[in-house]
Amino acid sequence: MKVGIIMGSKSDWPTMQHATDMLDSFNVPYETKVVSAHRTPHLLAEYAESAKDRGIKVIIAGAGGAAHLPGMTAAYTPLPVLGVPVQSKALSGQDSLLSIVQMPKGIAVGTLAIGTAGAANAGLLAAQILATHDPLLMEKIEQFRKDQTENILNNPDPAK
Ligand code: RP5
Repeated sequence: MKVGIIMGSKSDWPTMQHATDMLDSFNVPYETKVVSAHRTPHLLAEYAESAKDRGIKVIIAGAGGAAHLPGMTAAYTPLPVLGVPVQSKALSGQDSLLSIVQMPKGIAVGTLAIGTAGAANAGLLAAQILATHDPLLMEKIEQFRKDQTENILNNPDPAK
């Protein structure tokens, strides 16, 4: 597996599924697992500490509310960690975003947008990171961007 996708709860899956959809579209192998910073702290440490030796290259971590999962994961591994703020009910994901983005200097988390766009872009960014060492994957990403651009240019009428 090249990408590890973890999330704080099963309730995050409808959001985080957008990351797996994106990775599927590029045929990038990944694993998915519920790992909670608060409810399963020992599992989090074990998962993050073993990820590099298990061949994982990038970790995507999604969580909502007091979203400590991406930051704590980054504290336990030197691998790049991409954080997805899941849209919370109480504060619409503002809490998740601020919990993930304000990391202290020295431990980095790449924070994506709140919700499904952020999850999809986390998958895309993970693929782009892997593509720096995978020319075939880089070609697929360039094609994806070309198709996306052409699709817009070929359908300029907003009413159709
Ligand atoms: C976080 O709390 C999870 O990432 C989830 O977004 C949020 C709510 O979890 P549940 O109460 O739905 O399990 O840990």
